[in-house]
Amino acid sequence: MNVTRRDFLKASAALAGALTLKGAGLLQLQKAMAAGEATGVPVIWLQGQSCTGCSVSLLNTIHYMTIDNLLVNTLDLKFHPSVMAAADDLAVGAAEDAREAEGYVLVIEGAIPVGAQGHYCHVWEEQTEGENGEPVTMETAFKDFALHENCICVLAVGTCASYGGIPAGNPNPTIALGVNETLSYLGIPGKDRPTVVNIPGCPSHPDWIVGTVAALLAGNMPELDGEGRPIEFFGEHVHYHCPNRGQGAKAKVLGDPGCLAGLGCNGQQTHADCPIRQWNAATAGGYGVNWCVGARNPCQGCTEPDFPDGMSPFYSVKD
Ligand code: FSX
Ligand code: SF4
Repeated sequence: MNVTRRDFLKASAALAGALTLKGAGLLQLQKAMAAGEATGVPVIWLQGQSCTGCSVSLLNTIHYMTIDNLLVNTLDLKFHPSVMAAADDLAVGAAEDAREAEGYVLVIEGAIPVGAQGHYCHVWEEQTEGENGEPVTMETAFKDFALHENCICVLAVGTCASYGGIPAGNPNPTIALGVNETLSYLGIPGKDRPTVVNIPGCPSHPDWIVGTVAALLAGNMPELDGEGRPIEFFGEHVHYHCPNRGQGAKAKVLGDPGCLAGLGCNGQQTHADCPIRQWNAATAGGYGVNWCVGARNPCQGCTEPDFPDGMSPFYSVKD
């Protein structure tokens, strides 16, 4: 699937209506694209507390489109801490210029720590005439970019950005929060909040990220569940499509054949299409080659808001 600039322009009006996106940013973007000044949807990707696994996962995209197609034809990636070539003031300047210039989609990867008066997790330093200045924290960067009038919507990619994830695991010393929790912590009223779509998973599957972006660009706001996740990908329990379901045999120790329910499997309370979609697809339009339970590992519940604490212990033996 290749979403062209024309497709995007055609879809933009519908997108604005369906999403109640911030009009100013979207109109600016439409104008820039119509004038040929922009070739793709500007994306600013900020990373807080995470292992970068979600970025790595996205680089494996192939089902809907390959990463080169995504980055060259569809998105205009203005800032990404791992993928962009620029560094230092050039990189930070690119993010700030993009924010001021036109409408953009903000991707948040990783949790946002608000402990210690927001002093954890420095994402860059203020740039003053080429000199490095005060550190800018993830909390400050989030406020500057998510609450800016040009921000069209926020995609919370991965469980850390969606709900806090592993950085928020007990005892959560940095008070790591997901995007919506951070907006609540900051006291931002609903009317002033950007549209937020959660795309959890530790890591998030590339199809969940690219499929959501493609739906948005086609003018379709994905239907979200009560946890802010697109129902298309997170509408059913892992257990529902698991080939071990109803087979009778129950594994007693890791390595046994059969259902892993007695070894800590969280498939019955975890929403994701992993059994069908699977991971590491090799062809466009194709599905992946394996998934956690397929590799004989109990589902760890990584797409749920209470992961990891509520899904622990990951491995257990029950009689
Ligand atoms: Fe979190 Fe993504 Fe887990 Fe890692 O960055 S969802 S720790 S796989 O990579 O944010
Ligand atoms: Fe359900 Fe897990 Fe058993 Fe599969 S292995 S049937 S997901 S409990």
